[in-house]
Amino acid sequence: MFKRISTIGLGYIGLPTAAVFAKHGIEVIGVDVKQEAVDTINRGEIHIVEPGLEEAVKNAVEKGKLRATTTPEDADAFLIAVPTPFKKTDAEVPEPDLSYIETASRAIAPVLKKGDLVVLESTSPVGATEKMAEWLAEERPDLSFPQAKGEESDIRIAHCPERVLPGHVLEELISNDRVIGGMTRKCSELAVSLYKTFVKGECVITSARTAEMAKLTENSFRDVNIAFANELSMICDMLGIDVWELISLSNRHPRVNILQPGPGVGGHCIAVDPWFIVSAAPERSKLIQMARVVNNDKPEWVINKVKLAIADFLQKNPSKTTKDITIACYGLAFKANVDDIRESPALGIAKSIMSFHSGLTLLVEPNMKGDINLEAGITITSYDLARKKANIHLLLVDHDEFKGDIVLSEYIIDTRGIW
Ligand code: SAJ
Repeated sequence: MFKRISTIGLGYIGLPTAAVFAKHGIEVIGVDVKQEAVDTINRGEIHIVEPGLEEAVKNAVEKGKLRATTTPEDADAFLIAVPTPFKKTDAEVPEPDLSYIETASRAIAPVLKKGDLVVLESTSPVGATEKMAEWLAEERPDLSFPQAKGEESDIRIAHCPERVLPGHVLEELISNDRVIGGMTRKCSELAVSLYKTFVKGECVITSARTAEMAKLTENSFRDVNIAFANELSMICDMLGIDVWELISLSNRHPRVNILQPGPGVGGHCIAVDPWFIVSAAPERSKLIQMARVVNNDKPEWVINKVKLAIADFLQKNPSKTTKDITIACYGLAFKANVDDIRESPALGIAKSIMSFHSGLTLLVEPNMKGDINLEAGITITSYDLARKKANIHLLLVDHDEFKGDIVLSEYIIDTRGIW
């Protein structure tokens, strides 16, 4: 039924999805606004880091099953996987920015034909799929859409949120259950038949709005749980209790499953998506909002710990000044074993230390190759050198590399509980 599909947005979700469809014999046209990404993919290479992806893309391109372009082309199904950030304003509750979805919808509208399926995969606020349908209808008054014609519509529309974990995308794309929220029953059924091409998990049908809320709920659940762990970590610090031991003891209860504290919550999903719920119902989402505040405030608490360690060091070493103190920050990525520094609390903390600390600050990030410059003035030091040289050791990310020869020192601030 689906001979040719098109993925709009060739990033962390769109590109792996395109590669997996191509691997299952479907011709895939990948569309992206970035010419450089398009050229890279057409050479059989990739512009993002994800285990197994390079090989999957190379195979798909070599077999002629995957081709990238900046201009949408005719296809039987379109999967929109573009970013949904929030608007950069000073508002207390950030507003979702749907401009990428709008641009993508208007761009594919001219090539739509009767019988086509359009799926929104981007994590979206409730109502975004209906908005997408309106933008498409505005561009194509000659076609009918579910909001006007229901089951008789020419175009089928569904929301099927991506739920894959960065670092495990290729396995999770296949094994995870999918929530499929069609604007009508037939829309859902058509979307299920598309995903069943490769999904081994169950494809569960619901409404578009419920599917949107389900995705936001999953990430908010995780955010609230991590905020609880972060709050516990600060309480335990005051009470002289090891929070990791505490959580592991509590988790032995059959109905308790607390996540792990850290230096804050990063990445482009969990730190963003809860705001989509809060902005839709600010008065009724006090807990979700408070979790964001707790997690956003955690880096400041960590920075304060560093300041206290500096003060203590100076008190015990009266002949030294702050200039003599070397601080090492271990890990810059937003989580373990990835190289992604987007919205990384670790990077934010490291930069803040560099801005106030007059001595040397060493940054260790084993997932960034060589001695590359992240930004002007930021260079990477090796783990061994930092371990030997630093007076104060701040562990920010639980990368595997830090778990072998651990740091032993009087001045350790371990935000992940691995030392
Ligand atoms: N973190 C903690 N403690 C924990 C777990 C995570 O502090 O116990 C921190 C991490 O260090 C990181 C942040 O939370 O800074 C987010 O990491 P993550 O591994 O929880 O999640 P992401 O952002 O990589 O991916 C999430 C996943 N959502 C859920 O697990 C509910 C993924 O399945 C989604 O597809 C993805 O968001 C997304 O795209 O929305």
